[in-house]
Amino acid sequence: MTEHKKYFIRSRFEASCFKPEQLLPEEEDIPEIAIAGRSNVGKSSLINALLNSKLAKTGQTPGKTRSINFYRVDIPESEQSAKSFRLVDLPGYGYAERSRDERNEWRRLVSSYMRKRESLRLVMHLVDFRHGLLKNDRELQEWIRSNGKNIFVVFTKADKIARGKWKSMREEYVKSGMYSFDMPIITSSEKKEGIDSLSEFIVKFLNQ
Ligand SMILES: Nc1nc2c(ncn2[C@@H]2O[C@H](COP(=O)(O)OP(=O)(O)O)[C@@H](O)[C@H]2O)c(=O)[nH]1
Ligand SMILES: [Mg+2]
Repeated sequence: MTEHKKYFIRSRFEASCFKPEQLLPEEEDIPEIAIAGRSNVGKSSLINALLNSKLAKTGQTPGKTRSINFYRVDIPESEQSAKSFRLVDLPGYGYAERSRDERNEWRRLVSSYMRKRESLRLVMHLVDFRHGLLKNDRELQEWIRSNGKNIFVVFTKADKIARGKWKSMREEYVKSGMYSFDMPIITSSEKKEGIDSLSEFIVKFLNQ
C-alpha cells in the first residue's frame, strides 16, 4: 500500500491474471482504465510513475509479461469520501520472437478481457515517442475501436528526444493519423515528465 500522493491517494496491486478464467470480475462503480502498448514501451514504468510506487515490475525480458495485472487506485472525491478505479496493465505485443501460439494466447486473453467489459472506460495506448505508431500499433487501434472502446495516446520515453522537438514531433504524429480521445500527452517516467498532466487527465476523465 502506497500513500500520500497528490492525485491518487492510495494504490495496491490486486491480481495478475494469465488466463481468461482468472480475470477479476467487474465491480460496480469501479471504472477501469487499461494500459496497452508494445513490449518494452514503458507500461510498467508509467504505472509506477503515476502511482509513485514500485508495484509494477519493470524491465523484464521483452515479451515475458503475459499477464493482465490489476491495480486498485483511490482518488479523492470530497472531504468525506474517496472513490476508486482500476488501472489494468495489459500484456505487451509486438515482440519479434513470439511464436504464433503466443500471439494467439495474447489475443485470447486480451479479447476475453476487452469484450463486454462495461467498466472499461478508456484504453491508454502507450507509444514510444521516438518511433510513433508502428504497424502493429495501428492494428491494435483498429481492434480496440472495433470493440467500441475509447483510446487515448500517451507518448513514452520523451527524455530520449530533445525537448525543443517535442511539440513539432507530436504535431507530425497527430497529422499522420491516429485515434486519440484527446491531444496525446508526452511523458517520461524516468524524468517524471508529463506525469502530473496525465494524472490530472485521468482524474478529470473519471469525474466527467
Ligand atoms: N529512458 C527511458 N527509459 C524508460 C522509460 N520508461 C521505461 N523505460 C525503460 O524501458 C524498459 C521497459 O520498461 P517497462 O516499463 O518494463 O516496459 P513494459 O514492457 O511496457 O512494461 C526498461 O528498461 C525501462 O527502464 C522512460 O521514460 N525513459
Ligand atoms: Mg510491463
